[in-house]
Amino acid sequence: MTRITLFIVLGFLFFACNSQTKNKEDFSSSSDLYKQLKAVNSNGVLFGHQDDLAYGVNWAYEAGRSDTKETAGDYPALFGWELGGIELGNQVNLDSVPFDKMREYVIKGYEMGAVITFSWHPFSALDSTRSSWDTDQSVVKHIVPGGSHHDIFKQHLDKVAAFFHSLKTKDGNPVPFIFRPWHEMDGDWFWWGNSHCTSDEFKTLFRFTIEYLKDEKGVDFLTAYSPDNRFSTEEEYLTWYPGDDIVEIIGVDNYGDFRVGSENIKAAQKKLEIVVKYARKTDKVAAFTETGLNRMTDDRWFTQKLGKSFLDGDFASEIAYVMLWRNDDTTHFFSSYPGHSSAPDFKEFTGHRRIWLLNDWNRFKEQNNMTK
Ligand code: BMA
Repeated sequence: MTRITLFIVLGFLFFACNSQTKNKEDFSSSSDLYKQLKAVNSNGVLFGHQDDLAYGVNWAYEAGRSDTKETAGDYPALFGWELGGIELGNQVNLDSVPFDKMREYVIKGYEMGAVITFSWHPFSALDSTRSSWDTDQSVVKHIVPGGSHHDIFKQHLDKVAAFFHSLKTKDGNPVPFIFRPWHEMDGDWFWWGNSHCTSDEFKTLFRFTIEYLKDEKGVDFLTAYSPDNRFSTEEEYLTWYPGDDIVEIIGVDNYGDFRVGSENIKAAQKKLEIVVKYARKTDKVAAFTETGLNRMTDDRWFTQKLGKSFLDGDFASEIAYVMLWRNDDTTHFFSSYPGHSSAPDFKEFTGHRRIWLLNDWNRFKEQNNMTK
């Protein structure tokens, strides 16, 4: 080979490798989502709602319906969905949402421009009759690598991966999404909670889950870390943190500080600030990943409590989104719905220029030349 040919070949290889790396970046749907969420910064806060398109108070599975839209005038900018039951091969999730319908709603929501996020409350790999809330056994140490039920747990993850892989648009493009497993680990109500495993066991479980889904199964997503509200310093917040290399969304769930009777909005704001400051420091996205008030017993909750916890703060308003839990029926609902006495306040809250429903979010992306 002459020297010139060698240069040409090396040059070609150099460009080929480079463009391959670049293409991978460019075509990763989750990296686009990440860029969009990073851009939100202090411009606004996306409003999200769990199961919003599937059902609400007094209705279920009626195309186009949404408690958020029917109360506030527009769909949420973020939709949350729940995977519990998928690991057993069930056709419906633990809240009776058929996975086939969920897939349709996820794809539709994405095509409308909304952000998609998944929670997962799996049954135990030690005993499939035991739910996430059944804390009798030490599940975590038995399902991590080396544990007696690790292989069964991997089969559970295979089912999760298969569902994730099925989330594709008509053109075959994967739907980008956020995955938020093993949340509220600082509480003790789930089998992965604070008093049921050590923080090292927890971190191993978290890391294995993400690495297995991404590296072994080739699923592309953003990962959220979301303790509940039992922390008051950054150090406490990070007790179970699996590492900057596998987390993109720095989150918090918080119902406790908003509960009528024992509410502490200042404390909630302080926790959001811890989250935002850590996200700033690590160049990640901060989010208020779950909240709400069951039965919405305070008619001014949205503007006077929820809004005050982040809109008024110095840093807290840098969260990219806030997601309200599901509206199941008149005994179990965490947001508002048409005709409820909190509806006017909900409309006022969602009408705030920095609270974004779907159209606001789509407008922002358009103005910033971002893909839908
Ligand atoms: C809980 C409740 C349950 C539900 C579970 C998983 O907070 O809403 O009714 O089964 O979440 O979605």
